[in-house]
Amino acid sequence: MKFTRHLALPVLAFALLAGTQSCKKDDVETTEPTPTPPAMSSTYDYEFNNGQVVPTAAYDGSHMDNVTASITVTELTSSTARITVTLNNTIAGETYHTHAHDAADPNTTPNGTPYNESPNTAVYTQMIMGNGGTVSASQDVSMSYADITSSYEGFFVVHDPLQPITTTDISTYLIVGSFARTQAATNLSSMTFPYAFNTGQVAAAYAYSGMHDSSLSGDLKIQELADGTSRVSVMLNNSMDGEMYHVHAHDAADPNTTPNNTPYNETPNAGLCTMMVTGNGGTAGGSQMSSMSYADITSVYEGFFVVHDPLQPITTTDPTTYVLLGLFARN
Ligand SMILES: [Cu+2]
Repeated sequence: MKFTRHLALPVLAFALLAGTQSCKKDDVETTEPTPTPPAMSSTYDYEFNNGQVVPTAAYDGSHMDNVTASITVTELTSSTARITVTLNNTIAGETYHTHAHDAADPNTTPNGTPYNESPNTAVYTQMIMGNGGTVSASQDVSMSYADITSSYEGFFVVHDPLQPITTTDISTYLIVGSFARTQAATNLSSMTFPYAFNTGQVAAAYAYSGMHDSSLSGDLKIQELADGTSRVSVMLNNSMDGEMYHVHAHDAADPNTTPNNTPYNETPNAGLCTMMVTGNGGTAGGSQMSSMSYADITSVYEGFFVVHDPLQPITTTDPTTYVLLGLFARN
């Protein structure tokens, strides 16, 4: 009897408590004032500089062309906002200068630029340390969300960390576009062609013979640029640290017409792909511009993608010294 009373009290207490909470919850739902509207926020995406803004000034340098960015503008108060810039595919340890440059009449600027060469520190001027992947920086500004996203006129610029900063040469800009505005779609084509180690895929007699590790592989990327030319990029995976790889396009040729009866020209095609890539123990890359169009390279041009062995003297007659060998820009 006594035992039952002891048990009953806590149960009753719990029931009352639960009932109270239930009531309180209902009160909250029915009496809460209309919520204030959530802070405005918009995100604007930016592609790599392939000439979308200035067709003759697509990025030309040694940075890989897979960097993309976004700007997010978030309202803080009616007169302040936060600007957050995010960079993707950064290089670890490199410092990226990311700026807002005010638009300007090119007839009035010292070097005819359509923007002020000094970045606008009151809008957005930050240095972002690359981390090998995605990294962000933010700046709180004394401008309203509407001021930034509809009144302010300027350019968003990501400068190349791998060369001296210039504010006149737009081909050094990894990314350029109107600041905090939706960017026009461009639909420039690009394709990446993978190459496995040369085990005789092109011809059994050409299989590599030498000391290089067979874990090496490559990726050849052809990027269409806005002015009709192309950027040719090469990534070598599992490269040997400190070794120099000669990476070439060799035009296909009739072996009856070549000096040593090779089915290709022994002189590499410098206008398409003739570069040296220094191995780093991991993925190393290089790139060059070509005046050939994306369509010409990927469907008309006939040649071979060759990576010469860095561990033996270059020969252009013995394909067993080629660590990578395949048709150029074909699957
Ligand atoms: Cu070659």
